[in-house]
Amino acid sequence: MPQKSDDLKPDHTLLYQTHSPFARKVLVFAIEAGLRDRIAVIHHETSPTNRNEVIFNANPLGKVPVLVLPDGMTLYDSLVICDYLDRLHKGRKLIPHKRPRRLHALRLHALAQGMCDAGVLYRWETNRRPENLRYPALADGQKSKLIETFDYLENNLDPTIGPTMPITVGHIALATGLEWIAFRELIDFKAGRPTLTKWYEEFGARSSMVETRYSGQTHD
Ligand SMILES: N[C@@H](CCC(=O)N[C@@H](CS)C(=O)NCC(=O)O)C(=O)O
Repeated sequence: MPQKSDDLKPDHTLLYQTHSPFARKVLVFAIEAGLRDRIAVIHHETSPTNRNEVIFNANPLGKVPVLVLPDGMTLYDSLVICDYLDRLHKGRKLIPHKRPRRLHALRLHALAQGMCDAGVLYRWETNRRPENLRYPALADGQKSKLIETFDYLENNLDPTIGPTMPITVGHIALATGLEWIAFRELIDFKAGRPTLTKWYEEFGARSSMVETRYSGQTHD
């Protein structure tokens, strides 16, 4: 007899952070894959200037997310965890197996991941780093990557991918990444980009997104 979801006990632990776009991508992915009940979520603060021993014991890079499997193995980074989770359920795959959907999904994921990486660096240069150590040329360089990405998305994001269409890891990474940029008030990506804004707002209304809103501050 199939187990009711109420009967399921978490057999995985996600070392998480309530304000990390990479960690939230994994949690939204787990919810969309119907695996939320199998994962206990534990918040951790991480920063390259503020060592977290628990996270270093699980991942030598000292970063979240980390998924602890039932046998104790630890998995990172976020895409590797998503790939693992996608093989754990029998529903429609969020990382498609066949081309061209697979290539589109993974490329969109890479773009979203790069957007977050640029956003993190931009935030260091404009906010996190002590003011006398900031390097404005680096901030400008990261900002231009973000602007290029927003403009590319405005012109190239498939408008047929709405909340009722099949979603992929690429869409999850993009929605959680954009919402992180809005949460941190890095750059207003909505201004002058109606297509991207509509997509972002529609995706943000999914229950997986509503249940996982960002909160908290970075502890450097
Ligand atoms: N490529 C990694 C990035 C993970 C990452 O950068 N996590 C941040 C939180 S947003 C972190 O833990 N940073 C701590 C550090 O850089 O030491 C992934 O996709 O999982």
